[in-house]
Amino acid sequence: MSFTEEEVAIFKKSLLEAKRVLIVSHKNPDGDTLGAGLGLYCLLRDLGKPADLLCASSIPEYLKFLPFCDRYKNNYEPQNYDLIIMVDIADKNVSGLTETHPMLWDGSLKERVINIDHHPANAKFGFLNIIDTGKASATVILLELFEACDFQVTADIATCFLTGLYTDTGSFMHQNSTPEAMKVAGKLLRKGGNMALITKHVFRTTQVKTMRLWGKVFSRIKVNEEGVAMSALTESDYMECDAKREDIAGAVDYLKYIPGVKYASLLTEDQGKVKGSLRTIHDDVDVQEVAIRFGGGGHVKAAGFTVPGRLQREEVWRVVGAENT
Ligand SMILES: [Mn+2]
Repeated sequence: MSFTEEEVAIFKKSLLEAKRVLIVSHKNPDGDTLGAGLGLYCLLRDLGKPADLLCASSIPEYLKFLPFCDRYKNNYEPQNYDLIIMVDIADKNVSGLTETHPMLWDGSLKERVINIDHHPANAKFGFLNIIDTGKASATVILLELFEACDFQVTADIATCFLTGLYTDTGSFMHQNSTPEAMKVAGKLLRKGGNMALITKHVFRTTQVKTMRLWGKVFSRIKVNEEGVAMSALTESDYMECDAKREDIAGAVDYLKYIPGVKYASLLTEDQGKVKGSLRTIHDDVDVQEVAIRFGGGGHVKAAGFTVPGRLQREEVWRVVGAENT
């Protein structure tokens, strides 16, 4: 369990007694922060509680199937709410709300904030902090909380929570797809979670522009003698494909799985800078170390750097004489 009986009692009482609830998701939202926020929103609707949804960024196309996601706005005033629930937010920086909503972070509203998260470095900014780093997604914690409170998990709520679990486990491909995570997925399916809908939108809906951009990345892959798979994208590639930077997310992960490759490196131009994304699947390779050499950072298996400059294509040609053919 992610929480004590006392914490459940406080959570339940806070929701039932609240007059207006503000739900907060993090910037550049993913399936977990939106699934958690919207699952809560559905519950509060069912309980007849007025609630609003706050997020600094717009909702990505692939998550627009989530119920009520069009209700997210970036300009609610937190002081007008007697309960604020933040989901999947480790600290103020990932919220994207430090400048627009400083009152959320200066401690003045702390006694109204419930913080539900599964990130290791959570800043515990609420009066109630339910943090469990052992859970695959924030929505798993919320499901447990709903059950402990005897709140009804409808089919809509199940779809929202399943989306969080599905996306945070990389469609059940990451290491956090534990027996427990699969058990929770089964439970959500039984409650009416719509897996086919999630799969279709999250995984099987790729725009032509994205495919063209990925095609450029894949057609340029070179594996050097050190076993590094490299590819690159220039500003003009994005323009030719009518694509945005966000359309390339995930492509580098295909490179790291190439048999025999130590790690993958994708270089992309971005307004006078070059960004490097480094990924590996190997336990004995540390891409963070490589990123640090270029002034970047990250994690052992996923890291990145940004350097000023642009990309220049370099091809090596060799003349082969008749005797070699
Ligand atoms: Mn998450």
